[in-house]
Amino acid sequence: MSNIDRIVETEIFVGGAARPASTGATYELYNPARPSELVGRAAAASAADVNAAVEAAHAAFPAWAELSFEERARRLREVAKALTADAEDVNYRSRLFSREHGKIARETLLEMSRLGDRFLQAAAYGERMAIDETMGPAPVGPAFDTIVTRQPRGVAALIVPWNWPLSILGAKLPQALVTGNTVVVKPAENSALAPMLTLQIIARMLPPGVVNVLTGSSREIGDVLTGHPLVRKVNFTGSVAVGKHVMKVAAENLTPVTLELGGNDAALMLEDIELNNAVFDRMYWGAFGSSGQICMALKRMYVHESRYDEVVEGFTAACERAVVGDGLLPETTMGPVNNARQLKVVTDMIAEARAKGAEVRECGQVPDEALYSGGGYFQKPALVYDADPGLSIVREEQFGPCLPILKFRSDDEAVALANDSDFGLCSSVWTPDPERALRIARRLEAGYTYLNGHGPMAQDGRGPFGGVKNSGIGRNLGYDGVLAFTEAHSISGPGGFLL
Ligand code: TXE
Repeated sequence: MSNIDRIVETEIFVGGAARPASTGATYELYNPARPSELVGRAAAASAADVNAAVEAAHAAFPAWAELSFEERARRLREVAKALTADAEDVNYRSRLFSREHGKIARETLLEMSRLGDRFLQAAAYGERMAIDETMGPAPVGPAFDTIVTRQPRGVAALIVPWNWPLSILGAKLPQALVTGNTVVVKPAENSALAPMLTLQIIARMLPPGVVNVLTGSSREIGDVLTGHPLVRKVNFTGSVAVGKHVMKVAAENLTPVTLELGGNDAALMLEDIELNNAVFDRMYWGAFGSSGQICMALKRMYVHESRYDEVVEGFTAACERAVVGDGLLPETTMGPVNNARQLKVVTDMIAEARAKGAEVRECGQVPDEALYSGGGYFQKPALVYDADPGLSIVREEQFGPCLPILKFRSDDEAVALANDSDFGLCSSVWTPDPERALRIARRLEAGYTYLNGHGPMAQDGRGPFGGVKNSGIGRNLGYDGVLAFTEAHSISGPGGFLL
């Protein structure tokens, strides 16, 4: 093991300084590719640490809220620069992230750079808010002078899952900060080391208490945080079950929530779809980027029956090009699944499909068989052809490297099948005809519809992001995602008094 891969120990970050948890407790994180390899230890925060973090954020709030939007935007731009200023450190954190998470190197690097990009985007929205505030409401109605200010809410609790912690934080942290909130961030237990080191870069550049970060068991600290009376906004990304629980706990204090929960995204391949290797590769990354562990991944593929064989052939070939193995190796395109529980969800779905007679093909190349079968959480991309709509691989979110492919006969049927889901996060329509694409997209029950692509690589970060039905409440990203961290405050006087 080289020095760059030494065992890391991270602390919590409260009120401007890193320190151990109040109990001194830590927990261990292991490499999903080699589950006996210890990667590091993270501090296990206690309820007392939650109180300290929330109180630090509360104390820092008035001064931070008082700064102008422009001043906070300026600080966010400085943070964005600092996040990628030290190439060696970026490389170190990316590697660490691959080892604790399983992600391939190109994804960990993307996470590092995307976070900075989102700070820049939020800074621009902050400046837009400053302008909007002085514009007042539309110039109709009685003669009042009215300014609509956007007040920050106060302390925001930001909770992120293990799959893309930094990108997901990029959709809530800079937006919370630019609008004048202070925050307590809680990364997931099993994706904590590189996120903590990255968050500390941010926290150290801002006044003490503006950004606080807690790692540890959600059982110990989750409800204490979301139910804390000084927390004025909860922004959660994670599972449906925990999202519903968080909403109940937050309801005690009428704390507003934004919930970004699971997805079971349908992709509709229309009969006029144009097919070539680049399109098949886009389908592959839409479905199997991050080993399929992405909320907005392509999770149900519906193909017009007249093009089914062609799509299956080309897409299977793209999946066969996958190189499954250690995420640290440059040739790897698919790392392990993040944890044993998630792997079991996926392998159970595949086993159920097989048991019910479906044709299943496990694709991809495995250069290191010993590693693949050595106890790591590996699964090659598995395709279930002509899947029965009742299979759990169709009904449930897989969140891993398996995918059902199904047929449809008409646009109406495709829309009905796509909408026949408890989820409504994203979807996609694949056709060269823009009018037809739009017509169908408007009928899909989803917060985001991609055209001729799917997933993070097809997403415009200026669009608000979130879901309908079980996929959640509210929006992150875009201007809506910034406004969600504020409450409107109207200030009126007689005409001519203010403006
Ligand atoms: O989610 P959890 P996990 C789905 C996906 C995955 C499953 C479980 O199917 O297999 O959810 O993933 C924190 N109060 N998605 O375990 O448990 C927890 O510590 C406050 C889909 O990651 O919901 C972590 O930081 N916080 C989804 C975060 O909540 C609590 C993305 C998410 O944990 C808490 C992630 C509590 N009581 C998972 N309990 C998507 N589609 O984007 C837990 N947490």
